[in-house]
Order: sequence, then structure tokens, then C-alpha cells
Amino acid sequence: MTALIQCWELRARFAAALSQMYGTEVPAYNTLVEVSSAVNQSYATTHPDAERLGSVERVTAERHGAIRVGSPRELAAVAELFEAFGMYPVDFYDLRDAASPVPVVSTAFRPIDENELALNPFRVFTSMLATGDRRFFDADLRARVEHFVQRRELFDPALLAHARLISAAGGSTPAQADDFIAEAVKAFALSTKPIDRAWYEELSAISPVAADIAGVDGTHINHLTPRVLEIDDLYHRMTARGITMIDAIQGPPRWRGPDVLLRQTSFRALAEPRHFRMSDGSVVSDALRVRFGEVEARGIALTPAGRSRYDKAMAAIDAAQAHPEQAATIWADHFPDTEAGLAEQELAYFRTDTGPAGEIVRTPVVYEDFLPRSAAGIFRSNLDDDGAYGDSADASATDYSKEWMAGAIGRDIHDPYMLYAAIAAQSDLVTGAHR
Ligand code: OOG
Ligand code: NI
Repeated sequence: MTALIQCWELRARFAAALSQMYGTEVPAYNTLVEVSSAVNQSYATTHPDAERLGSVERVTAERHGAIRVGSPRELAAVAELFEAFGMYPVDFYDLRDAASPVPVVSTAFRPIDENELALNPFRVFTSMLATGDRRFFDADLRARVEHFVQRRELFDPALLAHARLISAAGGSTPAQADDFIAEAVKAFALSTKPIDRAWYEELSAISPVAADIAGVDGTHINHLTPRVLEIDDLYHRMTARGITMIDAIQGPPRWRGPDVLLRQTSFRALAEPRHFRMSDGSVVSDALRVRFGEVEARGIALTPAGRSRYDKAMAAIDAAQAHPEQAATIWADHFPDTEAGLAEQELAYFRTDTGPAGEIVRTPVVYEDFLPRSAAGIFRSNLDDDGAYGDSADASATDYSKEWMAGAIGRDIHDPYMLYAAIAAQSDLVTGAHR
């Protein structure tokens, strides 16, 4: 009997194949990957501790993607497909709360244990249109959106059946793996089918994100994000190549101490040709700008105490409308500038092991998730306009929550803090001090 190809290998091949496809769809993505590799290579040769937050192999292959779906049924199908790649829902993000609200609630599908993350950490931020939110959708529009979404099939039922078999068996037969991956990738390609112009525009007026989700008859990769070891360097190199980046790097400022959580930046991709069906039945060619390039640097995972410290630091930076250098100074008022300091104050997660001479060796746990504030910023910075929505006092018809979403997809949604704590606890030294 031949051995099964394990879920992690399917995941690594899926991520690579998506990357290949996205590069042909959005050529600027290839430039971004090229520059990211150059940044990582030069960082690795000049920093002896470059692998502290992940091996060079892991970081080179590391990507996150983003997709958007229209209903709980579609989200459940995504969960079923991604489970075959060893990717499970982690955390609940409510982007409706952001400074510029987006009508979606989200989760991220990713591997959850340490070995799986080291083998390949591919993750996909997945947003679902919040049609039950009356601030965006009145009863009539809600019914039409739900009807539209109900009629489409994002994934071939045979693909989902195959995914269930793979999940149950813990892998795929070698003969079937290529086909399974190719079919999965195809489901996330940009559709060439004509888009109903009037419908797309009606939704765009509410929110361009709503139009991107429910104005077309499929889903697609919205962006694919490589990871870099030094995002400031990346930003300068991309700018030098004539690519206009968004104004700032989102997240914590560049400073002298350890990086925590996530720093991200992005640029707008070019408009892509799409076909539209007009009200007289004719089909015309036009262009839409919905996809873009994004890049990120990952730091150490923060504990709940560290996370509230982060929130305070960011609020202080906002209040001061600080320039980058001022931001670094404000940050330094909130965070210790060494890993030892973070560990002592229990602000971040570390593995603690015993070294060869009996000394304590501390290894940071990498942040594997997303930041709502950054996510909202990414959504927003790449839209032509925010759309218009009423501020009805009756904010929400459906009470979207983590529990609601778990019920809707029939799966647990993992708590990221529990996952980090479990990784930190896998130490061969039992001090009880750091969890
Ligand atoms: C998702 C935006 C969130 C990130 O990196 O924070 C995200 C989207 O645009 O659909 O990908
Ligand atoms: Ni992203």
C-alpha cells in the first residue's frame, strides 16, 4: 500500500499552486515576491538570529491569502475544503466595528499546532458578507442578495466530497493529489463570466466589498501576501521600483526592541479586465480594481495582557498623531525593549527549554493571526470609496458573534490565545512561571 500524502504537504502544494496562479493573474505580485526574497536573503546574511521567528524555508514559502464569501453555507463549504489541507478556523473578527466599517465578519483558516505551522503555515483570512446587518442591507436588498448567493455554487460538490475523504483519511493518495489541488486552486481563480452591471453597481453603492462578494458568481483570491523579515527595507525597495505603496506600514512602529504581532503594508494592483452584461443584454469589456498586493512582517505573539498594552500604545500613538520617530518613542513607553523583559512581564509567549549547560533557553512564539485594525485598514486603503450606509439605530438584525459563526459552520472556532499557550507549554522545563 502506498503511503498517503499528508495534509501538510497538500497544504504546501496548494499554497505554491495558488501563488503560481495569482502571479499570472496579477503580475505585480511576482515583483513583490521577487523583492521579498531579496529582502529576506540580505537580512539572513547580515543577521545571525534571522531564523529566530521561523526557518528561512518556512518564511520563504510563507503566504497568507484572503477570500470573501456570501453566506454561512458558503463559509461552511470553505471550512470543509480547507480542513483537507489541515487548516482550521481560528478567531472571530468583526470588521463592522472598524473606524470605517466593512459589512463582513471573518475568521482565519490555518494550521494550529507547532509542527504543522513549521512545515507550512499557509493561512487564509476568510470574510463572510453580513447580510443580516440592517445598517447596510434593508429587508428588500437582503432578500435579493441572499437569493443571488443561494443560487451559485462556489465549489463543485465532487471537490467537497473529495475533501471530506481526505480529511477522514488524514491524507490523499498520490494519484489523486494533483487533481485535488488543481481543482481547489481553480475554484479561487477570477471568473471571466459577465457581471450584471446594474446589480454590481447597486451593491457598490452600499459597499464595494459587498459588490466584490455578491455582485459576481464566484469567489476569488483577493490577495496573497508574502512574509518578509524586514518590512521597512521592502517598503523602500518597492518604492524605488516605482510602485506606489500605501502611506504607511500598519501596526507597531519600527523601533529598537523586539517586533510583536504583525506589521503590514500594501499597494494597489492595476485594474483587471472584466466583462459586464448591460441592461439591454449586450456584453461590454471594462476594468475593475479589486485586487492588490500586500506584504507582512511577523513578530512575537502577545498574551492578553500584552495585547491590551498594544491597544494602549496604539491609542496613544493615534492621539498624538505621531510621526514614525515619535511613534517609536511612545511605543518604548509601553513595551520593554528585550525579549527577557517581555517574558518577565508576561506580555508575550515564549517556549522555555533547558540548554546544554542547564541554562534557560527562551524561544519566541510567532504570531500566526491577523489584526482587525490592520485588516480594516487593508480593506479600506484599497477601495475607491467606502460606500454609503445608513446609521440606523437598530444596528443589527443578526447577532453575529464567534458562537454564531461556530454554529453556522458546525465547527469550533479556535481561541488563538489557547493555541499560543499550548505551544509555549511544550517546554522541557516546568517552571510554571510562563504560560
Ligand atoms: C481581507 C483583509 C484582511 C489582512 O491581512 O489583514 C487581511 C480582505 O481584504 O478580504 O487580509
Ligand atoms: Ni491580508
